[in-house]
Amino acid sequence: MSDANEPIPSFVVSDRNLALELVRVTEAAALASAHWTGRGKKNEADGAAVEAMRTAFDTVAIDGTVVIGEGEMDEAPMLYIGEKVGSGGPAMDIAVDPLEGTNLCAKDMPNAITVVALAEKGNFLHAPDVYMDKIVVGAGLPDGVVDLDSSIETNLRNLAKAKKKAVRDLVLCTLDRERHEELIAKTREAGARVRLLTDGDVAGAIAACLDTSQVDIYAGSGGAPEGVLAAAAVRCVNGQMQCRLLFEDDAQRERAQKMNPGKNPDRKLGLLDLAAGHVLFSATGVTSGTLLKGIHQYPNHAVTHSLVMRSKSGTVRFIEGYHNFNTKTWTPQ
Ligand code: VTB
Repeated sequence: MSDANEPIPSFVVSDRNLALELVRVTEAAALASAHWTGRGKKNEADGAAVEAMRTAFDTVAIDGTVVIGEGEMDEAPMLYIGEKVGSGGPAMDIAVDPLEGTNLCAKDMPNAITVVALAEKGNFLHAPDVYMDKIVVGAGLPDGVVDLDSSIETNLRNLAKAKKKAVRDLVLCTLDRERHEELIAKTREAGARVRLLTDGDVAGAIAACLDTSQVDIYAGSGGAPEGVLAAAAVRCVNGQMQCRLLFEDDAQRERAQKMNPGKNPDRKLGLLDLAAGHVLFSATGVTSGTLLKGIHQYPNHAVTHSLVMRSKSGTVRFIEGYHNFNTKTWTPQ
């Protein structure tokens, strides 16, 4: 894996343009899945997002390989791990979650987004589909202000001190799951607030890095692939993140070991273990949430809201797209 300070490879010269290409990819997936918003059909919503994302990638000038995708080749027809995407160009690794929050979309609940991240080849952790313990805080804080291996009480105390706030003014975000009962109880006992998500911990992790969301820390376990996508976003905004893969059995551990030869699968992972080098990140809202507004549908057009970021410049762009169905070469329906 490369280091953030290594010389800039040639693709970076064009990565400004690539950032815009990536928005097209997440916009296409969001427009397609939005057709299924509130219809109670999460697989159809996901399928539409996957297909639209796959098609949109055809016009992106990269030699891309999916490393975080919809699953193995035999279980996913499109965007499977190892699949080649793009029309040719620099060798890049791609992480996708075509519809992060399939349930949120199916039930028309907040925070469903479409997500893509891109890195130079070899810079994303090859994460198996297991749980991952995660802790995230935003930029401008002392290195190691929170630690995955410290108690939540200690982390909240140190974070409050660094932010010159009281612990009671902190907001911790986590997934609303039984496995987080103790984390939630201890956070509240320490005096802080807890914001619970029904799904969508990529958006939750990013929220911890953006002042506008009023979230100070993201903690808890969620999907490992989602952890890699979140890490790409956290890199772009200079936040801090630590993780550890969680295994339910030896078979899962062996699989992680196989995917990352020579590495201890139980080790604590830093941000650069998850997403190193220069990375690009794009997300588009499907349903409105704290991070992004969702798709706004009108008879002949739709409006998309996207977030695009590059780690190299650290620029965060919110892009509003107006899509005219009379002139587009495809429609999501
Ligand atoms: C999270 C979340 C996803 O899965 O990773 C979560 O980001 C973890 O799994 O949106 P559990 O649902 O088993 O807790 C999702 O909620 C769904 O993929």
